[in-house]
Amino acid sequence: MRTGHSKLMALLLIAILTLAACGRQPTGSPGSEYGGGAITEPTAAPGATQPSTGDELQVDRSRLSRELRFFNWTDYIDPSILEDFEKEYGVKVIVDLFDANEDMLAKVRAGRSGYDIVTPSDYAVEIMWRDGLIAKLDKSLLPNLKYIDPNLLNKYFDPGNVYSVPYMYGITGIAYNRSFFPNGVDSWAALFDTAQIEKYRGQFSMLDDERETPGAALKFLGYSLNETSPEALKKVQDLLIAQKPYLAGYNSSDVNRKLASGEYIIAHAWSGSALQARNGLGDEFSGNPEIAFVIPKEGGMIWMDNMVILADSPNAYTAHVFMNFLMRPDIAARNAEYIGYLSPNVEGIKLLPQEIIDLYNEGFAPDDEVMKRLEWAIRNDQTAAFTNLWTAVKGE
Ligand code: SPD
Repeated sequence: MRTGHSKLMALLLIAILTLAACGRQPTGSPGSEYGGGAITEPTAAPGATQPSTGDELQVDRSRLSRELRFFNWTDYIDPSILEDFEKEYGVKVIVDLFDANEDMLAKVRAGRSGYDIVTPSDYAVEIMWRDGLIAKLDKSLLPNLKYIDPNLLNKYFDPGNVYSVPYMYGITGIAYNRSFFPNGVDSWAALFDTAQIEKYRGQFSMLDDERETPGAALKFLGYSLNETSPEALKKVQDLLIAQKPYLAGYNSSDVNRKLASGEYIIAHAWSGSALQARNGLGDEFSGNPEIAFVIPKEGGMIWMDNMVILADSPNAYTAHVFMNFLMRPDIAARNAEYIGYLSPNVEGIKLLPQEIIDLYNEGFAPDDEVMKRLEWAIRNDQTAAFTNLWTAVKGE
């Protein structure tokens, strides 16, 4: 690790330990009745047939498929990593994109999606294993799991990481353009108070997400973002409906680009998307140095997206090899640097450039003070209420 990283790392460590301490107990344990698909038989091998050493995994190339289908969030992987994987293993990774856990779940639930690997967030992992949508992992094929921060393993949504391994994590707050907010932003009121938002009507967005946007409204109103009482949800619904005429739209797909271009001056945003707006994203678009990110004083969401293999994945062996590749520290670091989210890879974090560490310290990653104001979204028998609420708000 470079000199000067120690403060950030100490903060991250404290934060992660706090998170671990705050982790909810599981509401049930994954048992054999859930998922647990076996590793599928290989299709014809491309190229070499001799086993070779890669990522400390003895990869049996004769078991590799020619293609792998990866269902991932938008702007959530450095494309050069896919090229490198293809160069190294002869496997072409085909990526399809989603912008909400619920959209991904609907597609996977329909069956025969053809996808091998998907990246659900925490609460969605639990939905997936409970509903038998994902396979148990073969940890013998994932030696690079040793690089993942143990404090980010064994979380409430997948005790023992039977089904999932961390991909990236992040926080949800407000991204804003400092030239329009020279005094900064510190409250969700900047997105909900009609006296404020009428000044920038049509120039801001909320995430198009049934947990994130009601969650932000709940926080503004002083509740937990997991609150499901009818009284609280009625207030949330009224607040969101009152906000709607002022919005440019609900947007989870290109908030980064619209903040960077100046089309939005403020937005409900994921930390990495905000960092992309600030720094740009590879050759795709340039960044805007005026973009800042804050977790409001009322609090925000922390979340982690995870790699899982679908129960009906046609290429589960190759999927493990790809997951293991993404957990290689140099690959994890390149990916985190490119997409701006937080890597759970302890060795990978040490390889990040100072420029990224400085942005983390500027607010694009939580310090221990911010961490106290963050909350995970959970799934329980009541949280289906968010689907009804969101349908009502969007249909209004
Ligand atoms: N563009 C990538 C966005 C990833 C966000 N995933 C987390 C959502 C948590 N609700």
